[in-house]
Amino acid sequence: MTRSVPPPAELLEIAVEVARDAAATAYRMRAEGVSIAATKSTVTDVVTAADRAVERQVLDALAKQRPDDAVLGEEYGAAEAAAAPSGVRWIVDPIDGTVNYLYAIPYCAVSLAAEVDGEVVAGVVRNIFTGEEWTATAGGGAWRDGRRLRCSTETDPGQALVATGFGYDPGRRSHQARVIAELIPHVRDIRRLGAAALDLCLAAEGRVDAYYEKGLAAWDLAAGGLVAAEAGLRVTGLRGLPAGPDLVIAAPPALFQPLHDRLADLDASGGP
Ligand code: LIP
Repeated sequence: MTRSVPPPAELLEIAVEVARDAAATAYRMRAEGVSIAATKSTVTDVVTAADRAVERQVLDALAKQRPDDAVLGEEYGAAEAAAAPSGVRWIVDPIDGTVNYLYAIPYCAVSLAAEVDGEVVAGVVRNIFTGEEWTATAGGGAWRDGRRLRCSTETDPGQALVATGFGYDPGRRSHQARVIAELIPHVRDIRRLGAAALDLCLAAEGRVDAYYEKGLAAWDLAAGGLVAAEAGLRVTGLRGLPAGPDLVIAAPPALFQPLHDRLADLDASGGP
């Protein structure tokens, strides 16, 4: 197998085409009626037939266009070889915000990113209901529907609107609730909207000032994290660690340190 790594703009074109078709399928299946097909980590961690069908559609579309790439997806895992002979690995969340999707709340998205040698270089997040589409390439900026995005310029943590989310495990949720109880007096307000990829995109355009969450998987973070970083947010973990399952903080430079320090003091990356 020979290495075949197109430029990020070409990878983004593929991602956008595949994500648009996937979002159309998700929207059609939602209109036809969906139900819970299975549960995963807990009884509230649900998967629908649409999650599986959409990811299968993405896998098939990528296999047709880029047969030597690897793919990591929420529902089928590393469906292809973990190491990508071509040097490109795709990371897909077929429906981020599955509970919102199940309840027909218009805040859920197809998230698809391309990773080269471990670095995400292109990503798209498309809201299944509204068609809002965020894209980014490494070094190429973040965009929504053709408009270049810049993050919030808020400098006062007490005026910051902060998005976050909760895991499915009851023990983790209790710890996260304790963190939020201590945080909320020190910020403008909290928003728990239910889809990490979209939360990161809202932060990219200042529709929330910052975002943090413990427990994100690679598919929750990959595309939205690139959009946020390309819009000027710092996207990291705690104490110099990279963003990952322990914690993701996405904040503008002026807010990052005070939010980081308060989350560190509150042990936001701790708990079950
Ligand atoms: C969701 C995340 C969200 C989190 C939810 C859930 P899913 O992903 O995007 O940030 O708070 O609990 O994990 O499960 O809908 O793909």
